[in-house]
Amino acid sequence: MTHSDTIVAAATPPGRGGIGVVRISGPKAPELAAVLVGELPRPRHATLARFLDGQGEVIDSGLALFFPAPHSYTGEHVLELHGHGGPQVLEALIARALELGARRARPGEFTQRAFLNDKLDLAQAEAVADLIDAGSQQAARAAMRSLRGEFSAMVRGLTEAVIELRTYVEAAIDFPEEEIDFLDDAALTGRFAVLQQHFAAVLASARLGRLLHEGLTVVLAGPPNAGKSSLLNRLAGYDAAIVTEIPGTTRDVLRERIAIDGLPLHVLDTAGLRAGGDRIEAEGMRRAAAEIARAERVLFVIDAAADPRGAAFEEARAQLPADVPVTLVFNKCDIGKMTAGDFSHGPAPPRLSISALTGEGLPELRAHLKACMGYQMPDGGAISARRRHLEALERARRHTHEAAQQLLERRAGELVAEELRGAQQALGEITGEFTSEDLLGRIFAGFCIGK
Ligand SMILES: Nc1nc2c(ncn2[C@@H]2O[C@H](COP(=O)(O)OP(=O)(O)OP(=O)(O)O)[C@@H](O)[C@H]2O)c(=O)[nH]1
Ligand SMILES: [Mg+2]
Repeated sequence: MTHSDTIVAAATPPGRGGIGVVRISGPKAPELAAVLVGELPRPRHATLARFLDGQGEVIDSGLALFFPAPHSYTGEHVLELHGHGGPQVLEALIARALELGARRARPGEFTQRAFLNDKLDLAQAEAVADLIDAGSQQAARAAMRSLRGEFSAMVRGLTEAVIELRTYVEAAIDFPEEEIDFLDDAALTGRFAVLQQHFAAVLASARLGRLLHEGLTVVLAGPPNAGKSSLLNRLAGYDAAIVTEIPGTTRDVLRERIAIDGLPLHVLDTAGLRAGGDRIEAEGMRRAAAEIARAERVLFVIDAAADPRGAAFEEARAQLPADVPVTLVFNKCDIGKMTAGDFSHGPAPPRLSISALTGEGLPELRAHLKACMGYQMPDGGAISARRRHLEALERARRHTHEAAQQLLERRAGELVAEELRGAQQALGEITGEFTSEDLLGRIFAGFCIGK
């Protein structure tokens, strides 16, 4: 894939800086270099040069770098002009490039060209943006791993496994006269099980990566006056929410974005859950319930002085969504103490004792939240991933699960193959490299048709 037009843009951010870089990519780059710099710089060597305008006046002087195709970031001819980092200088260089036949690049267009020229796959191209946008060292490291292709390699590994199974199943369909029943093969079921484990491992890495990028959503819930708003203020480090001794103080949902060792967290304070209350409070509770349903973790705050056994949680449990993980936070440990509690309606969730007033137990709570993010080691092993990737991975996993079911329950080869095709398609969406010719090639290469 080659583009006929040549694009130009400043590669450094707007504003003043020591150095400013203008990047030009496309077939006209050598021609532009010859005019702008006076000669075509030696490939991949920093050449000290003067950058000239239409009248031969010097706009700036600096370093010119020429990367001939295909050995460049975009895979096209690329010229970089490293001049002084002032907006007027850079704009004058861009204006000259436009006069000479280039056009302004759209956002992300250099990376888009790199993708179209197979320099990067789609997941890597997205990692470029994630690296630039990274809000913490951990997120930056995860993005770098994805950019180097670790995530793509994981997805490719999954794709290979899916293709292998599909090849096998399709051969079984295409050669029904074979005496052996391909689909009645215990080894095939075993391979499906291995594939499911493989999916689980990649999903775990990708989930962690998405958390590093987008953050974990934690909802503070529980009875009125338990100290939810006080805890929000503690975590945020300032008085974000109104705190009073009157039950039913909080009505609206309050959101704070905080970071624990660089890991982003969205903490939501909600109205206390109780029967009765006025219309405003009832609406507050309705909103609280909606946020609880969307939460990635609920911190159920209990007043340890008034309710040391956590009876409030036992009462509320039936109303809480079953798939949202809960941690019991016994607050006010400065005046009360949590006791064992009898969780007759199910297993006891993890529990912590804190005081939002004195700050006691807060380091343990922060460590717990970090552990909830699946973040134990400083390096984490995360790769940067986005919601789109997770959705595609989940979809692919569902398809393989369905395929395994079709195999077990009905031995319906066509349906198994169809589900596997869906899985492959979903995985291909992540890296953007799915083509059906690929698959056909694999089937013919892997099997001897002459048999
Ligand atoms: N002793 C003590 N008092 C606390 C602690 N945390 C909160 N309180 C007090 O408990 C009362 C209620 O605190 P809030 O933070 O408003 O409680 P809430 O859960 O947000 O209450 P609602 O918004 O009404 O649902 C206030 O008087 C706080 O000062 C604590 O750790 N120790
Ligand atoms: Mg409150």
